[in-house]
Amino acid sequence: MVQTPDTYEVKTTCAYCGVGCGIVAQVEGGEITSVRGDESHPANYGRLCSKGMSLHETLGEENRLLFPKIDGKRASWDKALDSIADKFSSVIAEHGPEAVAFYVSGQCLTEDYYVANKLMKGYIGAANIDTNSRLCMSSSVVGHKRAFGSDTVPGCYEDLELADLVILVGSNMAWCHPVLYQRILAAKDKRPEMKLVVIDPRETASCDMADLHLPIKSGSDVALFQGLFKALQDAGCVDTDFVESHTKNFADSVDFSDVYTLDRVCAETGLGAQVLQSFYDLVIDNPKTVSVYSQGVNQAVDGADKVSAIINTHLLTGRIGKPGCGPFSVTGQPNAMGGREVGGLAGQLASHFDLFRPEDRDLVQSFWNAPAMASEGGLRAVDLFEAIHTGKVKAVWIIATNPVVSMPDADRVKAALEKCELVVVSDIYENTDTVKCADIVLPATGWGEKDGTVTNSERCISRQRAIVPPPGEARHDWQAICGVATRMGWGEAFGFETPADIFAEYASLCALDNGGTRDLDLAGLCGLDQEAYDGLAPVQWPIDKNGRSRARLFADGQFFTPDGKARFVVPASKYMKTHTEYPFVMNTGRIRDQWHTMTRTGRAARLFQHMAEPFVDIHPDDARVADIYEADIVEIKSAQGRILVRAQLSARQPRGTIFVPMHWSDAYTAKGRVGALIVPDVDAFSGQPAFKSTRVSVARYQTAWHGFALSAESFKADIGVEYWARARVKNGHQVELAGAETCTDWRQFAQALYGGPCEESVLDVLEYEEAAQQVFRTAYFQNNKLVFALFIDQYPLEISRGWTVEQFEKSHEGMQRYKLLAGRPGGDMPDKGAIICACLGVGVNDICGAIKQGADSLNLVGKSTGAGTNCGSCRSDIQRLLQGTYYAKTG
Ligand SMILES: Nc1nc2c(c(=O)[nH]1)N[C@H]1C(S)=C(S)[C@@H](COP(=O)(O)OP(=O)(O)OC[C@H]3O[C@@H](n4cnc5c(=O)[nH]c(N)nc54)[C@H](O)[C@@H]3O)O[C@H]1N2
Ligand SMILES: Nc1nc2c(c(=O)[nH]1)N[C@H]1C(S)=C(S)[C@@H](COP(=O)(O)OP(=O)(O)OC[C@H]3O[C@@H](n4cnc5c(=O)[nH]c(N)nc54)[C@H](O)[C@@H]3O)O[C@H]1N2
Ligand code: SF4
Ligand SMILES: [Mo]
Repeated sequence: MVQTPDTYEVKTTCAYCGVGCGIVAQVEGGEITSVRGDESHPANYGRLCSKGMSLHETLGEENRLLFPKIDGKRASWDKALDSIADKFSSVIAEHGPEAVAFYVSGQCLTEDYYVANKLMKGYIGAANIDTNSRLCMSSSVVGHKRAFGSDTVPGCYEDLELADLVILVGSNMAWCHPVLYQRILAAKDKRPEMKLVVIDPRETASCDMADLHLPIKSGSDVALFQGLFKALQDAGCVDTDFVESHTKNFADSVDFSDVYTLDRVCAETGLGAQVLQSFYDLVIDNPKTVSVYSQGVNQAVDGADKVSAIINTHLLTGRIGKPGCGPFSVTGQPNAMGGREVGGLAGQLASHFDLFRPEDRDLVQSFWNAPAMASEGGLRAVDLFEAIHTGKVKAVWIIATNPVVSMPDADRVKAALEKCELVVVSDIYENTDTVKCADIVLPATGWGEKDGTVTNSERCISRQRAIVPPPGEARHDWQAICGVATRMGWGEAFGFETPADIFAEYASLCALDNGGTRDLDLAGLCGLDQEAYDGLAPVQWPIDKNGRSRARLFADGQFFTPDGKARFVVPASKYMKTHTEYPFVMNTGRIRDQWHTMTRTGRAARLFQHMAEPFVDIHPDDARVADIYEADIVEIKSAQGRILVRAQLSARQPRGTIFVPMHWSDAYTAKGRVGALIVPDVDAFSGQPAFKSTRVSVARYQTAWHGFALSAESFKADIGVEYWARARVKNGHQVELAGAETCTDWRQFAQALYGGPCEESVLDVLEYEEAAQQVFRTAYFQNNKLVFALFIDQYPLEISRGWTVEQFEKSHEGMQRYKLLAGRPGGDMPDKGAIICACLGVGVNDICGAIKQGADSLNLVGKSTGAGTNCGSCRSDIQRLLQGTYYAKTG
């Protein structure tokens, strides 16, 4: 591309998952007009997934916070920062430093995160700063520290390509780390003998390309890996030299695993002996094994023990630190790793110093010149919000996270914030569920505007670069934090002028007194000036003073425990309580095209094409017993609350369990915020909530009618019926509706939903009604353009959403308009069907058509329709269409 002052490219990093893909953003006339993968970035070498590809579509000022607010009214930055500093200072003076707290996020940049930690742990003098990484990575952190003496991810992405066997444990990588998954598939294409195993109770998209899927019972991973430990031992796979020279506690682990015979493991995991043995055989036969794990492991009452059970098998076999093998915890958020580096969790200290070691605390204290060092761990997320509820914590500052949606027992979290004396929220949007609970709101800069560094799953530090100016009065999070610190009297320690200044201090702290004693060494990045920081290319830590970085750690058998030896850890946690009145185990997690609470991805129409509503996956047999049919509205209840979501029958969901996505908030649906159901049980060691195993009941919600509406303008905030779920579509908005009471005046309902003036001088209105059947259809046109449509039926509506949405783009004249009320194209016109490939907008009918015409492979489908040729995230869906198993989900 020609670089001119008006049209140029900037390299930056994706703001979503922990793969940390490099992005090239194209800027034209001061706006980011498109993005593509950075061919030179070692995480993605040019690839991007559907979310990364749509980053520029989520920008724009709609719903952006543009200035600070106090009690809902616009305020100056000075006034807002003064108020925060005054209240924090007075609470501390009266109740002590433990009465205030920060709750931050793996989506903060390292620089933001560093100053927040410095302020809380070195200046306020308590460790009440926790992060949403508590909900995400904390079991892995415990597992790493117990085994290695440090929070270290030993391997790198290349190991996934060099491995002969990749095991995905509790990871739906095809949807959650798509680019990494594509790298595995590409390696498997080149070396078909390479094997992929998926361990997940559900048959996920990641299973579609796998050689073996182990549908274990929810929560039975420890038994599975203890059994594997024993099987490896029995097969003579113990690396005796490694175990003797470089580990401790082997004997204890052997004793513990001894009881895990094949029979017992089958009983605990629900797997058949044959499938279990074939898994063991694969691991026995493949020294080059990588075990990748994620939230199916971390988010459990025994999450830390699951991690230890996995790591134990790698220590036993010495399969660690070498190319193509190792345990590999993949991080979720773009800077989950960076947060752990700067001590984001309530039990950590910056730069991998140990909060619980007096020598470490002293070193950091003198480096910071800190007046009041925290000397014990602070409150962990679940306890933190409980302490807000009980009034122990009186002021909290929430930055870059949406706990009213993402925390367990989320209604209680909301109630806690409503009671709290001071809630400060820094966000980029005004319409998040948490911003609504704030006393003071600070407008933050978002992706494309903020400047700093992030660290991905393989310890690679990359720059996120400021490309466009912040809108309104939005400021960087680090500026807000330093502004408050200065007003609390610590201006000298927080007088940073740029992110480069902060990074320089952080890098020196990492290098301080290091000499190889701490894994996190940034010696080679000390003293970067502004220019060097601006130009920083992606680099993996540790980096020695000569600038050499290491892709793998522990190859030399040296760990960061006091004696340098790794530890086998015997699992010790207690297991799940069963609440018998709630017969189902509810599993929650992610879908391919949405990010967490949808504040960002919910702005891109393209990302709703794959799935546009909160849903529950339920096995058809369970559904039959509960009298639930496809597309019914389902009421799910737990001891904590109740939600309403759409039924999706799927034989890929194990019986007795359901799956609900985590993404829908009160901003997007009437009652689909699943966090409100999650029982706040946590792992005893890590404090990480068990998001994957809440006990619930499931019942059909009795509806009198179902509806679907489209509008060129956005719908009002509260739609006012029992069930609604809104989504953005190309050129407008849609909402799915359902109600329990019959309606007598649909025309009035339509007008209220439309919200604008309905005079006939402005609008042409078409209408069709069969009142007795609760059938109603209406469409409003203005100058031959569709502006609003509503479809009502007694049953779930079988109209083509994709086709109706396309009608926004068309001109509608005369009798042609009546066709719209049918809600689907006439026989002479093609209907794409549900969109499978979000990048190129290819529907299920297009793909089936191509298959009928003879396209019998992924490549041929790609050639004829384009589907799957861009980011590749939909390739597993296409594979299922090819295998004829796509529609098997309903039977
Ligand atoms: N599209 C998308 N991608 C994302 C995100 C997003 O919001 N959207 N978020 C990012 C973040 S922060 C994170 S943490 C990662 C999470 O990435 P993942 O961990 O891959 O995602 P989840 O869907 O939370 O859960 C993974 C799987 O764990 C399985 N599971 C449940 N219980 C058990 C069990 O007892 N044992 C085993 N073995 N498996 C179990 C679930 O069925 C689920 O398929 O994704 C990141 N990437
Ligand atoms: N049921 C269930 N719940 C879960 C999980 C699950 O699997 N199941 N997973 C858990 C996990 S692993 C995670 S990581 C969490 C994620 O949960 P959250 O962190 O709550 O989710 P996000 O939607 O990413 O929230 C980020 C917020 O920060 C704002 N934001 C974005 N960029 C910036 C910025 O630069 N500055 C500021 N100040 N704000 C910004 C966004 O608008 C948004 O409101 O959810 C957890 N909750
Ligand atoms: S895999 Fe997708 S979401 Fe994750 S960093 Fe890469 S482009 Fe972004
Ligand atoms: Mo996460």
